[in-house]
Parts: sequence; C-alpha cells; structure tokens
Amino acid sequence: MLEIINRFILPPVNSTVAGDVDALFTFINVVSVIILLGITVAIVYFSIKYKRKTDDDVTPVIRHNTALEVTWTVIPLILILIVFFWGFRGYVEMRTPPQNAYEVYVTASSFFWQFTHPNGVQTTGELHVPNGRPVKLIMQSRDVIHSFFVPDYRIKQDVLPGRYTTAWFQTNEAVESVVFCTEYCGSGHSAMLAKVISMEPADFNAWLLDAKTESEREMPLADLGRSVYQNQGCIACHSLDGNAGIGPSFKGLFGSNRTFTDGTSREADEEYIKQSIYDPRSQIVEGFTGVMISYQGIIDDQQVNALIEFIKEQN
Ligand code: HEC
Ligand SMILES: [Cu+2]
Repeated sequence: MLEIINRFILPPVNSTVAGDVDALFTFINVVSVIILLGITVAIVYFSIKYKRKTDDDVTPVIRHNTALEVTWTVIPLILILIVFFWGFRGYVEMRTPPQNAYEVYVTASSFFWQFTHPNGVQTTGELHVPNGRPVKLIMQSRDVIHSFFVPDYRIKQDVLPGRYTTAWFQTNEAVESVVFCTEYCGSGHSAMLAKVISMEPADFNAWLLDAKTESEREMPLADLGRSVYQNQGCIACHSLDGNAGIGPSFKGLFGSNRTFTDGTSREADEEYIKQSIYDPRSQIVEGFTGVMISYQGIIDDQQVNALIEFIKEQN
C-alpha cells in the first residue's frame, strides 16, 4: 500500500541511497498522519463529550497531571531521536564517497553543465557513468551559485564559484536520469538541465574509449568549432537557426553590421568575434544584456579560430 503511494509521489529509485531516503521520508509521513488522525479524533470526541449540558455545568480546575506530562514529552522525544539518528546516519553515508569511486569533474556555468573524465574526455549536458560503481563528483562553478540535483538519486549539492564541493552516488540500474539546476541562477535557469546516462560497465568503457579517440582525431577547423560550440555551452545561448535566445543567433552573423547598446556599430569580422569571446562585455549587442562570461583562459586561440570558421559556415 505504502509502496503504491510512494510510486505516485516520489521519483524512480535509481541510486543505492534512494531507498533509505524514501524509507525515512515514509516513516515521517506515516507518523505525522497517525498523529494528525489521533489529534483530530480527540478534538471531535472531547468536544462532544464535554459539551456543556446544563447551565450549572462547571469545568473542573485541573492544575497538574504528571503521567500526562511525561507521556507527551517522552513519546515525541523518542520519535524525534529516531528521525535524528536515522537521518544522521544517512547524511554521513551520503557525505562520504567510497575510496574506489570513479571521479568526474563537474563545471557549472550559466546555463549548462560540463563533465570531465579522468582520461580527458569532456562532455556537456550529458554525464556518462558506469552502473553499479560509486561515482564521485568534484564540482565548481565558473560564475554564480548553481546546484546539482538528481531527483532520481535523491542527491542535491550546491556548486559554488571559487571552491570545490563534492557529491557521490551509485546507480542500481543502467537507465537515464535528469540533472536539474536547483539554485536560481538567471534567465536560463529553468533550461539548465543535463542527463546522467548510467551504462553497464562494459558499455561505459567502450564509450569512454570511443569518446577519447574521437576527441583526438584531427578534424577540419569548422568541425572543431562546432564541437567547441557544443562542448563549451555556446549552444545554450546562441542558436544556429536565426532565432534569438539568451544571446543572438550565429546565423548570418559573420560580416553583418552589429549595433551596440552604447549606440556605436561595427562589422562582425574575425577580430570582433574574438573580442566577443574574450571580452564580451566590451560591446553589448543591442537588444541583449551582458550575461556572457569571458572565455579568456578557457578557450585557447586555436579554438577561437575554429569558432570563427564555424560561425562563417552559418552564412
Ligand atoms: C549565458 C549565455 C551565453 C553563453 C553561454 C555564450 N554567450 Fe555569447 N553572447 C551572449 C549574449 C547575451 C550576447 C549578446 C550581448 C553581448 O554582446 O555581450 C553574446 C554575444 C556573443 C557574440 C557577439 C554576437 C553578435 O551577434 O554580435 C559572439 C560572437 C558570441 N557571443 C560568441 C559566443 C561563443 C563562441 C560562446 C561559447 C564559447 C558563447 N558566446 C557563449 C550570451 C552567451
Ligand atoms: Cu544554474
């Protein structure tokens, strides 16, 4: 019965700690419902039983009842201690990554998630993990506070600029779950999603190797530009289809005349694209706000060249 209710009100149970978290949650719910019903019944019963029946029906003055006092102190105390120790045990477990955990670096930026594997493979918006093995996330933010939340795993951890925070989980099934940003971080916050793709260990290893070879293959500049566009999250704000998102679309950008909020204008040449990437706040395109961060130190010259080639291709 409880399980059926839980299936309706809770997300799927896709991590090893999720069952424990749900058990405590269910315990608190059941106790609360029992207390609620008990109090409601008592209120109704007493208001009928002690209703004034005659005009000289006077309420007796009761000053103290030790047995009653002890009962209503001790029972809640026991319940609260159970919840405390149960919760604390779970908290310690969730805060302590196992020694053999697979480590992934997580970088949050407005408004996308990037994941870097130990062998250098980097993905955006998709985290691949081996099923049945603990995974430790070492997280930081490039700009404001974000928060990494996977409801299916019952884990949630703030991600801060200038400091690492960690979280860990182990999946119990090779299925996909959704990552939400759960700290309001700006206009693209609600779209700041990612997928965790849990794979059987053999598939995971094959994927990792594939991704590695792919990233090392020589590719034409414009293709490299496309992969930077996807992997560095430009895609979150710049479309290729001409529709303005949080930033202007790249379609037809190169060679066009840009007007800025300070009233000046110039042609979008190579120099302009580079300046837009390294120092986006120096010129704000009319109709937009300066939410783009500087990619100085994040994207190197070669990648900027690649992006320029890629943007030219969108004409
Ligand atoms: C958080 C959203 C966001 C991300 C991510 C982002 N940008 Fe921007 N970008 C903007 C906004 C908003 C503008 C317009 C305001 C301005 O000029 O700074 C802009 C402007 C630009 C411009 C000038 C566009 C024009 O129409 O004149 C270029 C070029 C550009 N970005 C390139 C990039 C590249 C390359 C990346 C990825 C490495 C990137 N941006 C990532 C939001 C973003
Ligand atoms: Cu966010």
